Parts: sequence; C-alpha cells; structure tokens
Amino acid sequence: MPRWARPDILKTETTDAFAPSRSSEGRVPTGESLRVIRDDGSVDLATDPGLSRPDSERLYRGMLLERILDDRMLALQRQGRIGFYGPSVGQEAAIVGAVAAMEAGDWIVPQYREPGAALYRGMPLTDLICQFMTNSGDPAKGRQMPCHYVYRKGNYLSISSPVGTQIPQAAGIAWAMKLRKAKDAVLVYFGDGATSTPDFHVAMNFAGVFRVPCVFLCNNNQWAISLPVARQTATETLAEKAGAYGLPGVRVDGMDALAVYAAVRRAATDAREGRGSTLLEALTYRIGPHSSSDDPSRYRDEKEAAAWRARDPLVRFRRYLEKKGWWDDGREAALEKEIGDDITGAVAEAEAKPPVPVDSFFTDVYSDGTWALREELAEARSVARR
Ligand SMILES: Cc1ncc(C[n+]2csc(CCOP(=O)(O)OP(=O)(O)O)c2C)c(N)n1
Ligand SMILES: [Mg+2]
Repeated sequence: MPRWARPDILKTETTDAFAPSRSSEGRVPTGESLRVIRDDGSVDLATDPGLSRPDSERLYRGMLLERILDDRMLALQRQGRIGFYGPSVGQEAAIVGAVAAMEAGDWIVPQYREPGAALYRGMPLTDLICQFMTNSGDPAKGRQMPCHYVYRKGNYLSISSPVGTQIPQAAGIAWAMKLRKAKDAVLVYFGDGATSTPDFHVAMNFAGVFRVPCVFLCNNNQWAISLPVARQTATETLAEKAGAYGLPGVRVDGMDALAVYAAVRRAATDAREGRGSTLLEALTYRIGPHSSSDDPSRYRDEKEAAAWRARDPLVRFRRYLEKKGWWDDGREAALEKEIGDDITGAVAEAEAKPPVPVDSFFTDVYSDGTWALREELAEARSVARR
C-alpha cells in the first residue's frame, strides 16, 4: 500500500458515463458527469481517449509526483523550511489529466494549486522548490509569495493570488492567439469560488462573443476556503453557466484522469479548429486543507473528506494501469522511490542556494531607477548587510 493511500480507499461509487453535450445551446445534462475508468479499472469504450502505454504511465507519474510533492512540502512547511504551501490532494487527475491533453505550444494559465502541471510541462523540480524557498534560484526573483511559481519556457504563466484574475487574462491570451492566427490554445484553471468573481463572467462573455480558443477548467473542489460551493451559486452545476455565454459546458468526473483528459482534449481541439471556448467543470474535492495556514476541521465535517478519499484518483488510475497489464507493485515501489529521491535531491540543491539579493527588488522596472528608489536600494543594502 503506497504511503499516500489509505486503507479505506478501495471502494468507489459508480456513476454512468455520458457523451458530453456539444449542442449549439451548450445544454448540460445535470447530475451526471463524463467518466471513463470504471470501478474495476476497465474503461468505457464510448468515452476512452485511448492513451498509449507511455502516455498513460507519464500521466500517472505526474499525478504521483504531485501527491508526493504535497506530502513533502507540507512537512517542510511545518519544519519552517518553506513559508507557505497549498496542497492539491484529491485534485491530481483534474490538474495533470488536463495539462496532459494540451500541446507543447499551448498556454497554461494556473490558479495556484497546479505545481503538478508546471512539472508536467518540464519545469525543473529544483526551480520550483527554490520558488517555495524564495531564494536566489527562484525564477520569480523573490518578487512573489512562496508557492507562486512561473515556468516561462513551458508557456506557464505566473500565479495571480487574487481569485479569478487569471480568467480574463487567459481569454486575452486566447484572443491574441486568434489575432495571430496561431494554432495554440489556452488552458485556464480556476476554482468554484472564482465563479463568483466578476472576472469569471467577463471572461466567459468575451470568450463567447469573440470565439477565442480557450479551455476554461473549473476545478469544483466544493470549497472556497471555508465557504461551501452551495454558497457560490444557485445553479445545480457550474458547467451549466456556459449556456448563458453561448458556450458548451461539460461536467466531468474530476477523480478520473482519463475523463478529464478526454474532455480537455476535445475542448482544445474545438478551440484550435475555430469552434471557440468550452467551460469544463471537474467535480473533485479538496481533501486536504486550503493551505498550510488552514485547519478545515474548524468548519467542515471531516467524514465528508474521508468519503471523497475513497474515490482517490490515483487509486482509480492505478487500477486502470493494472487492468491493462502495465503496472504492478514493483513498478509502483520503483516509481515512488525515484520521485522521493528526485525531491530529496532538489530540496538539498535548493537549500544550498543563497537568499535572493536585495537588488532584485529594484530592477526590471526603470532603466536607471528614480532617486527615491536609489535611496531605498541603498537603505535595503545596508539593512541586508546587518
Ligand atoms: C479577490 C480575492 N478575494 C479573496 C481572496 C482570499 N482567497 C484566497 S483563495 C480563496 C478561495 C478560492 O476558492 P476556489 O476558487 O474555490 O479555489 P480553491 O482554493 O478551492 O482551489 C480565497 C477566498 C483572494 N485571494 N482574492
Ligand atoms: Mg474551491
């Protein structure tokens, strides 16, 4: 039994898969969600995206990496070695399954729970951990909160802390792709809470009117810190909001990586081929705390979280791999060890780096700086020396 799994996880609920509605009205059947992997690990041939063995294994590695990274980073935070962390336990399929369906030139606009997507795009682990430690190896040059990474080479945008900000930014990038006649699409992640922000509605309306190539992926993990999703919306699903903007909306089982992959793949293809945007709602659950600063037992019944743990997306995907004859305990143990060693190596490398030089806070805005900034820099340097 892997360390991240629990004995109570071996039973999952069954829901029927259905073909997502692509009607021009964008109508969404409620109460159901797209699903591919059945409880026994077999796949529904009607919805199966048919991933190859290497692609399936890569997807599983991405999810396991995110799971183990969360575990290790929360421990580092408790030891005072990083300042802050936001885990994504339970959402690995919705995060990694989505990014896996995008092409290398596409743009990824993150919320703040997607280190797994940055790593999947090729971000070096050490760079990511340097960002968590805000040291001189931080690609964001120490100018962001910890856990607000950026991976420029992977077209992975810097994280915006204010909820919802990234959604119109993504619609704007997609508009730029359309103006340039590029074949690149945009994937934007956001939470259920973000659907209550004006930014969500502005972006969806813009996307509908201008038919921009954007995949809007709402990770409905059912909580916005302490606020349940029922307080965010009066509609039965979040996907059905798409209809108001003339977009298709699809609800996906967010604990099923193949379902998320299939839905995102299809939405990205539509985007690339000029059919505009799609709103996807991945139904998940925030099994862990909102962040390292949160204690969910103060506002929710943890039995609910335990029930969702029973639908662990990693366990479900592993069953699929096993059913295909592609996986066994030996491979699992080897992969866990490899990832664990990679993280240990990256942490050691990151901890050996000096802090961010104070000068970093005064560069990249003005060519020469103003007199006030020059005075502040001199003062900051003298404080740093002390
Ligand atoms: C505009 C704004 N309001 C409030 C906050 C504080 N805040 C940070 S995360 C968060 C909850 C967001 O919930 P959701 O969109 O569901 O994403 P999740 O954290 O569940 O992934 C809130 C209220 C913020 N960062 N920005
Ligand atoms: Mg949420």
